Amino acid sequence: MSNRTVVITGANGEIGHLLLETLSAAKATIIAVDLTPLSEYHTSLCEEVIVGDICDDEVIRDIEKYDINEIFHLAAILSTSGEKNPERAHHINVDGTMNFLQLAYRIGKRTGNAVKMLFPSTIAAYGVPNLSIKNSAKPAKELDFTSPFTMYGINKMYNEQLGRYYSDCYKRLSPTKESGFVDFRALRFPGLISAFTIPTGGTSDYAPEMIHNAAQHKPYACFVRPDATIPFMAMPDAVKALLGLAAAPLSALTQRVYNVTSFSPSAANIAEMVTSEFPEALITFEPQQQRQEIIDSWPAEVDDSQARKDWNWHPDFSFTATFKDYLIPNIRAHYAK
Ligand code: NAD
Ligand code: AKB
Repeated sequence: MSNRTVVITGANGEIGHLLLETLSAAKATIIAVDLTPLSEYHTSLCEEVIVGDICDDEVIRDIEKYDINEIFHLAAILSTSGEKNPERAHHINVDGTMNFLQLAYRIGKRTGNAVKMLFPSTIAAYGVPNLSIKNSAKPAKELDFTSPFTMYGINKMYNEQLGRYYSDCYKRLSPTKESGFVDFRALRFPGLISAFTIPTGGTSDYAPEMIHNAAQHKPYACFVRPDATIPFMAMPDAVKALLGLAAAPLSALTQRVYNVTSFSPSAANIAEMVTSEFPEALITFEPQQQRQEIIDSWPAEVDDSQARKDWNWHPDFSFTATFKDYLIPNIRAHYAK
């Protein structure tokens, strides 16, 4: 076993796959957890794969035997799926996260080393009151617009607070002062775009759906208006951000939750870029009210200056580079197979 033992929940998801591959290349010992079984290839990168629910005590007991250093807690129900069954979203997103915070605490206490818990929060944690405020607002800082509209956004916002509580407040007032066993760090991700996977259940999905449909010569009806604008990021930058925040010395961090961003195109800008690469692409706009309202409640731009300052964050891929250097070559090769 290497001296870096990590748990990845939601390892079979979009971020999970690239994170698993990257951590495996860095020789980490990986315990993967997901509701769905991993491919043979991804399984081969892991010490153990646990197919199960993050809310299940038996799953937690299985993991607890390891001396874990880091937990990448990715498993969640995303924004559009969350609105279809808000109670289920709450259970998985909040109770599941509590389970892993408590697990981190117990392992940290047993080993005497704080367990780092890396948590992908989201721009859905923001709630911009209306479109005219959205259109005139400055890039949102972490403490702006703190009343999210969706169950998913509310769950993420609350989990950010739970993580801070387990790191900085839990049992701090007890005579034994048993604090310091959890080191929670969160990133508020924008919409993510992968060349290899098509997302399901999110609301930022229109960007990757547009691209992947064009690459497969399929028409695509975009579910938001052409002017809809939120921040996005290429998947390799998302994994770079998670690993960058994990590697930062605690003493350099001035907060436990950081914005990270890359570019903020409108849906029309994305359609233009896609059409310039795939001239035969047939993209139409057929806004769906609920998903449009969700996008309208997320900021057009976020301010990630604190992440840049504290742990030297910067994305490698601009809007143009995301398409020219990452998406287009990989997507063409992927669908040519
Ligand atoms: P995804 O939907 O591709 O992956 C989530 C994985 O979690 C899936 O493989 C799913 O099977 C698993 N899962 C769901 N419920 C589970 C449960 N109860 N027990 C065990 N596994 C369960 O999502 P993703 O895009 O990889 O996102 C990962 C994390 O990043 C999520 O927490 C999400 O909120 C966050 N995030 C994603 C984006 C994005 O655009 N992809 C943006 C911001 C934040
Ligand atoms: C979603 O759309 O729900 C996610 C996110 C931005 O958190 N992709």
